[in-house]
Amino acid sequence: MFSPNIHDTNFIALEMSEFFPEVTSIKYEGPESKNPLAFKHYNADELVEGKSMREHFRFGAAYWHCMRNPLGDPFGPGTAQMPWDDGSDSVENAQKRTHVFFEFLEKTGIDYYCFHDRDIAPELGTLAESNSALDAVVDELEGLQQQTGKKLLWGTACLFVHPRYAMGAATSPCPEVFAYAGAQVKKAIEVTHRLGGEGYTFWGGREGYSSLINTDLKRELDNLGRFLHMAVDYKKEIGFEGQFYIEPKPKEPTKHQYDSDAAACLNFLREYDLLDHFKLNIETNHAILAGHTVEHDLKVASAAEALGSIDANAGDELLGWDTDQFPTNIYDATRIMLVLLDMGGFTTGGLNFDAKRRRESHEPVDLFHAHVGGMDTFARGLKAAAAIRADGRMKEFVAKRYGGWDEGVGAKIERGESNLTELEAHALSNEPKPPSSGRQEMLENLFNEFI
Ligand code: XLS
Ligand code: NI
Ligand code: NI
Repeated sequence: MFSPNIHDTNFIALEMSEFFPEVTSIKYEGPESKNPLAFKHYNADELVEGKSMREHFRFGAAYWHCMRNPLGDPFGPGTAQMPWDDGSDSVENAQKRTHVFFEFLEKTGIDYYCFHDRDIAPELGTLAESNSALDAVVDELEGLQQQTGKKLLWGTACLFVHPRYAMGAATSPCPEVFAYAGAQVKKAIEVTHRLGGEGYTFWGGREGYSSLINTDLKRELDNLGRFLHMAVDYKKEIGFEGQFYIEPKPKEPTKHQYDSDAAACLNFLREYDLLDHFKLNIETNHAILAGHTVEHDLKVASAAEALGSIDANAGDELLGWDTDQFPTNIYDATRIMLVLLDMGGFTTGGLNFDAKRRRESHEPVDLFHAHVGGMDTFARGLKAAAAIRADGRMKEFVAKRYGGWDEGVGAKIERGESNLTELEAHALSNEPKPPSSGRQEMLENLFNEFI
């Protein structure tokens, strides 16, 4: 049970003991349950491939969407009901929200969370004031983590809301802005470290351009490389051992974001000699905006041994922007979990619901429906993916399709022992037969057997 009154003395006193009185701890009730606030498939301690579901997923909740997203859109203000929030920028209000959030984590059984510095604490008149507000809220989070055992998956800095960042942060044309961003990231890494954060994410924010007509692209990219090197140096200096992530996104807010997709990020990291220090945090909706499937970006990252974490959400096929919907598509969840199981599971990171409710779902209880649905969707994806792997036919087909590479000329090429002259000699006496069918439809039908 959540008992926010059992605090040690650092905690602020709260008049209310429960912020979500209509919700009790969400339990696993099995597939037959008709209770909308019960898990039908996510059973935290159930073993799949010898590992508990809890460990497979390492579910995280996004502080920004849960606690700070008013659910506005360009045509109207926010609708989200937050009866605990007095709407002010006070430190007390910010501290109080942390208790609301931890009650939510406790009741959903989500073990991890993620935040931006400016979601958890207000940005005040000066950097020094903002920093001390952040410290005061981090005190609160530290106590709540100790009390509940919840953990910080990753922290990050918000380098995109304030007007100073209108033209980017590390890629701003203005060095004063670059410096301010550096100061903000320094502090954000420090508090992440203090909270035992397991990672730190760099999402580009406004690192990109609206038009090339006024942009020195090469200079901006070089500066971004410098900025990330400074972060790596500082991480070492303070002994922060969490994983650094880059989160690709192709557009929005800018027309072109430099971290446009997994391949572009990997290339950037390689070009600026940063590949050893970063992994990727792949977000479903971002991959779609890049014109890929999430499976594609996950496979690209995983092939480079750089798949670090996942921001789980969904887009809308009919809308071309980052709608950040909750994942409910079992096919997609199955594909994601197949990539993850094939790479041996998360070694860092987890599955962070970077997702928000629709503007119409404005009641506090909708937060629970949304996350319960996302967790159940991934549980079904995990079970289906494990069944596909246990069945083995899919893998066997692909292995057979590439079987030629295991022998003869194929094996010689893969050993790096061939050259064009040899290939010519081989081809002159071996006309290739047309390859056998790719059987796409048969395999799609096979996949369906498991959904
Ligand atoms: C925005 C990003 C953002 C990052 C964290 O589209 O998804 O929420 O995950 O800065
Ligand atoms: Ni994200
Ligand atoms: Ni996003």
